[in-house]
Amino acid sequence: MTEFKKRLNQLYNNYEQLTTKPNKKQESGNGIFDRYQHPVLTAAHAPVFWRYDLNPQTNPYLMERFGINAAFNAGAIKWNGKYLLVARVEGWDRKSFFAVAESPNGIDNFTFWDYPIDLPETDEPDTNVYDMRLTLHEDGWIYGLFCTERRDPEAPAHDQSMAVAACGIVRTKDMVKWERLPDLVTKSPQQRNVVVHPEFVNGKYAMYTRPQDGFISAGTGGGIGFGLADSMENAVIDKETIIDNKNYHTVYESKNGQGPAPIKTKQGWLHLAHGVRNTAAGLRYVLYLFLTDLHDLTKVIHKPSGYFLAPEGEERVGDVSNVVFCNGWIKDDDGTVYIYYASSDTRMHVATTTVDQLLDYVINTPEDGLRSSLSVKRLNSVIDNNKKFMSTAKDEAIQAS
Ligand code: M1P
Repeated sequence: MTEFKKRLNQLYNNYEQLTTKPNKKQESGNGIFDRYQHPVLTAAHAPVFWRYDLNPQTNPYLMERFGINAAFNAGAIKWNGKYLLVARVEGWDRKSFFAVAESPNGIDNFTFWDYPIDLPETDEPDTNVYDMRLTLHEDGWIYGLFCTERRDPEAPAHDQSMAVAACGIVRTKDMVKWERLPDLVTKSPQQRNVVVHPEFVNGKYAMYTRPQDGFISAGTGGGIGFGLADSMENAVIDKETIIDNKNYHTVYESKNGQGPAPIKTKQGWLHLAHGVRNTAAGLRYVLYLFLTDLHDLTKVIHKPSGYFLAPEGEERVGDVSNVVFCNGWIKDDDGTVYIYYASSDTRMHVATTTVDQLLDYVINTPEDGLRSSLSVKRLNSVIDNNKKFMSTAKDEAIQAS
């Protein structure tokens, strides 16, 4: 057997093993959600036929010709009984593009469709596109809102990193053919993390936005905004109301952003968002939850203190370390919720929970007191309430072990 054939067999075997490996719940979750043993999507999930020219004549060394660096920040939707992720796939050239990966059960066996999404451009070509949020809207379309990044036209020649982020919009009815619509227009100089709400509000399209002054720094912006547009074909939001702001000495001190479209529950709209704070080691991204009023979408009615999910173990390391980011979740008819989160701008994971658990968490976890002494007060009351259970719980645990 030639060296070419040997290596090719190895590549296919490795790929097969990876994409058929069962994923199990990690032991001892926190009662709020369960993590899983393995990431669900990585750069290694990119098909062999994307990365290699399989022709021994044109690629005698079996070189990787189209290297994939990462697969992360995926939008998610259940479609024809399958769990689909629209991942941000990033090549060695740093450009990202969108590709659909599907799984029969939502937790393992994710495989990419043969071709990436053919994303049409506007008259102003995108330099880079990323972080698509999918919304199945009551108008019948599936909208994909994403960040389109282009070099800042005001940037001086010596600065090759100044960029402008805007919200690009596509829509589809079959997840295969995508129609590009004009980019969202708002008064903010930069936009990222824009998401369409699944229902009309007063006959208009409602969107969650994240106005910001600079490409990285939120400046005077940085909260989660809410605005209405008359149409998606020419989406213009004149007024953004900040519904969840950044706040001193919290996990969303520097900036925050809406994750996927909120889930409707009997108690309100359940939101998953990311919060960012600065540290000596750089920015730290965590996920948090809040609930808004069923009828007044701008009114936050419950917001637990701190984070819901933070980077742990291997999740903490990657291209941009100490980051978890989520722009896709799926609610099944039985109330199970699949939370697809990326770690450190490198790979995708799943955590599972239920709507009931998330509501219990959101409603019964106290709000941030914003002062250490109030945290201590809260802990004291937990301990006081537990006094009558403590000794029996410990004895029973020892006996059971
Ligand atoms: O690198 C971490 C994240 O940084 C940005 O997030 P935000 O929009 O909140 O600034 C995005 O580029 C996101 O893709 C990335 O994961």
